[in-house]
Amino acid sequence: MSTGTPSVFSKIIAREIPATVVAEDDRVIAFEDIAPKAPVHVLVVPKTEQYRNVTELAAGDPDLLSHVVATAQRIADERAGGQYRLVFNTGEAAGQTVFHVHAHVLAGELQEGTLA
Ligand code: IU
Repeated sequence: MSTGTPSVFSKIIAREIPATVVAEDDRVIAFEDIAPKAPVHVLVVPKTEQYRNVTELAAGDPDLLSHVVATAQRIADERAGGQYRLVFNTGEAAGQTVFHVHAHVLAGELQEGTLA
C-alpha cells in the first residue's frame, strides 16, 4: 500500500519533476536514472503507486509486472542487444530508497561495488 503522499516517481509521471523519458504508455513510464550506475541505467515504473515493491506487485497485479518486464526487454533490445540485468531493490537494507515499485534496467559494466 502507498503512504498517500505522491512519490517522487509520481511527480515524474506528472511532469512535476524533470526526467529523460525513454518509453511511456498507459501503464508504465521508463526514464534514465538520474545517477546512472552503468552505461545503460533506465528505471521502468508502473504508473500506479499502489505497490511499494515487486513482491506486492507480483501478488496484486502479475500482468502489470509482466508488462514491466516486457518494457525492460524492449529497452534492452534497443540499447544493449537484449543483454541486461533487471534489479528490484526490495527494502531499505537492500538499498531501496523509493517505495514505489520500479525495475532498474542495467547494461554494460556496472560501477564498482554496486548492483544498482
Ligand atoms: P532504489 O532501488 O529505490 O534505490 O532506486 C531509486 C532510484 O531512483 C535511484 O537509482 C535514483 O538514482 C533514482 N532517481 C531518479 O532517477 N530520479 C530522481 O529524481 C530520484 C531518484 I529522487
